[in-house]
Amino acid sequence: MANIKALLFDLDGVIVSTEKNHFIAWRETARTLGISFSEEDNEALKGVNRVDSLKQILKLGNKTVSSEAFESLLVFKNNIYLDSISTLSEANLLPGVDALLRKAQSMGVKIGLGSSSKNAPMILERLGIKSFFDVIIDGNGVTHPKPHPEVFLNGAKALGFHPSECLVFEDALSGVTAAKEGGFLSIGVGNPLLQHVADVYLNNLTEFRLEEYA
Ligand code: B16
Ligand code: MG
Repeated sequence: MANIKALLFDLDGVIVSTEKNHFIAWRETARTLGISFSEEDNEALKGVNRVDSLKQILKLGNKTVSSEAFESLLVFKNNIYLDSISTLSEANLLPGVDALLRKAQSMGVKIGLGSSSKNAPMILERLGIKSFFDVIIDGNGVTHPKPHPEVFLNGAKALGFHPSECLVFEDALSGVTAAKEGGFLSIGVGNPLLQHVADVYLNNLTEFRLEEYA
């Protein structure tokens, strides 16, 4: 397989692992509503944006809240999450990320981010890798969240490539679905649930050989 011109990365679970931080913050938020929220429940929220995550938690607890309370809960959760990642640094990069970014840059392969997280630019900054990205599409810039392909389609468009010329790296079912719907080749990373869903599966990015695609 050749002719790949750009790599589009999901953030959480591919570049850095703050899923546990999201989980703890949501569990704390759910607790204030009297809803119990398990790690298994959290699996379904991977890659799902903040608003839709809260909607799913309320559904789980069979609860409804006013729109004001809904907004406050979003802020409450995000504050817990932000506190918990305040010490994030390069040391938190997942295996193979730094080497792949360097390799792509040296081969002239473009690099994009396609994340549901509204905190994505700040997280990339803290990880010391923001300057590698030619385009950053995050939760602030999409109308339709994953599993809709918009986040990746916008990334490909901004880079000037057709989806067939880009690879998407994802750790979540919602993200792999988004990639496939958009016509991208999907690379599932670090989530065994994706083994038979993504086009290619890797335990982590050290296993990826860019020379085989670009
Ligand atoms: P925020 P990704 C997603 O990031 C996370 O997987 C998901 O758990 C989180 O709820 C979502 O971002 C929104 O994040 O609250 O920071 O805007 O995997 O799409 O990079
Ligand atoms: Mg993810």
